Amino acid sequence: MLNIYYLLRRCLFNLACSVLGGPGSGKGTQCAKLAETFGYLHISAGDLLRAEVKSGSPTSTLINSYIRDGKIVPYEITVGLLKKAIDTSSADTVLVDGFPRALDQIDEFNRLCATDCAFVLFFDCPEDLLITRLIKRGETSGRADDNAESIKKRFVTYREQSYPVIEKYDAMGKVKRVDSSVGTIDEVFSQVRGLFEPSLPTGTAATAPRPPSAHGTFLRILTINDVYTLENYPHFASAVVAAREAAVALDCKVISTLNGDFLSPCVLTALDGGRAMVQGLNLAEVDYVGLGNHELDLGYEGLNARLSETKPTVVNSNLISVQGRTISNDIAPNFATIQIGDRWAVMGGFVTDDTSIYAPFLKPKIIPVDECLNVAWNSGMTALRARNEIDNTALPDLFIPMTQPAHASRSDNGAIDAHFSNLHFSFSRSVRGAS
Ligand code: UP5
Ligand code: MG
Repeated sequence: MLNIYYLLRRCLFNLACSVLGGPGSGKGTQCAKLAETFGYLHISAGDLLRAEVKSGSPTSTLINSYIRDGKIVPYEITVGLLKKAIDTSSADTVLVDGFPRALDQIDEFNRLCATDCAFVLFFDCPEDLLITRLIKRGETSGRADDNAESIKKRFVTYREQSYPVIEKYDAMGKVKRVDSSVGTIDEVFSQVRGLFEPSLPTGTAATAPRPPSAHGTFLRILTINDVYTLENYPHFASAVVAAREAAVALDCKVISTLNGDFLSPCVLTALDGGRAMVQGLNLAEVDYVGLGNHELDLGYEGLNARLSETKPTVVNSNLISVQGRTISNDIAPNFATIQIGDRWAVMGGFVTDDTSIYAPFLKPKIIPVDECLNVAWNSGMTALRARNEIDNTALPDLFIPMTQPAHASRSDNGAIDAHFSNLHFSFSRSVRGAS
């Protein structure tokens, strides 16, 4: 019954770590700092045994004689004390200092923590330095074993019985070694704490490592849509800059796109006709923008004026006119070509052809997405062939359709929803070894 209780109780530990090393190697000192810094439970088998001696319990004389001789106290006594200490804690990580101390105590350690030892923190330090430290500590510690004779015996026990435990864990790849001979207590701790701090991701999505499946230069697209507040732009811009910086080492081509709704609706647009939104966009490190339905809220005049001020390339493959006036190819070309290493992609930009979602006075003329996918693709291919970027029989490697994400639950996007499977098909079919 007692065992089951302890088993259940100990399952609460996320991590059990055994802290080992020669006498005086810094186990107690560093564990105390870990406990203070991270809130771990630090249980020192030696401290518990010494407290038991002090308590004058029936086993105190026996324990004291083992300690004085530098010998290992029968493990039933030690484990009983450790269990009691564990039971009074609510910490999720336990550092067991100085245990297991012999090979036959390893199983007992696992039972005690109800989990395998996550790793052994091993303080490695030359014996002569340890002896110096212990003799010095003996001047004030009052410990029965901090004298020359006991110290000698403790090292024999360590070499013969305790070090094999470290070797066994080392063979399992579970030992984290810290050289505790170099530096002050705090300097050693700076090494130790690094072993317990969660390792932070090395980058963000924008600087993620090269995908293992990539061949040659790969393409990374950073994309946003529906920007109604300018404060979002600095975040995007910093991600794009970071991605471009990381790209060199990764053999990566980075492009950034904004797939529609960058002028309206927003308060600023209503006040100033979208000028502030364009000024913000021009600082946002966006390479390509596509039109969304809300761009048309400005009417032809407003839209045309803002697009002519827009620094990113506006790709418009299917909006022909607004209020009867043509959207010029000069300010919004119907395709773009993008070089990725020695390969090429063609990009199109599409507004939804469900005209019921636009204000009636706008009367937009829009080519259905299905029809103009091929037009954009063929235009891009023709341009690449004309410029001798690809030869006359070759195809570009990828088609990138810029369009606002549509959600099936939005009935006004029903038409573009229906096209999505085509867009996806076109996209995946066009990929030739690109990632
Ligand atoms: N110090 C530490 N780091 C320093 C640094 N970087 N620079 C300068 N000084 C440094 O440190 C020892 C001394 O060194 C201190 O004065 C410290 O300021 C200084 P400490 O942190 O106390 O080292 P620690 O490894 O904890 O030394 P300790 O003497 O406690 O190790 P032992 O393994 O010998 O002792 P323990 O208490 O574990 O066991 C004692 C006895 O209990 C054993 O010999 C055995 O008889 C018995 N026992 C068992 O039978 N079974 C068990 O499971 C456990 C113990
Ligand atoms: Mg100690």
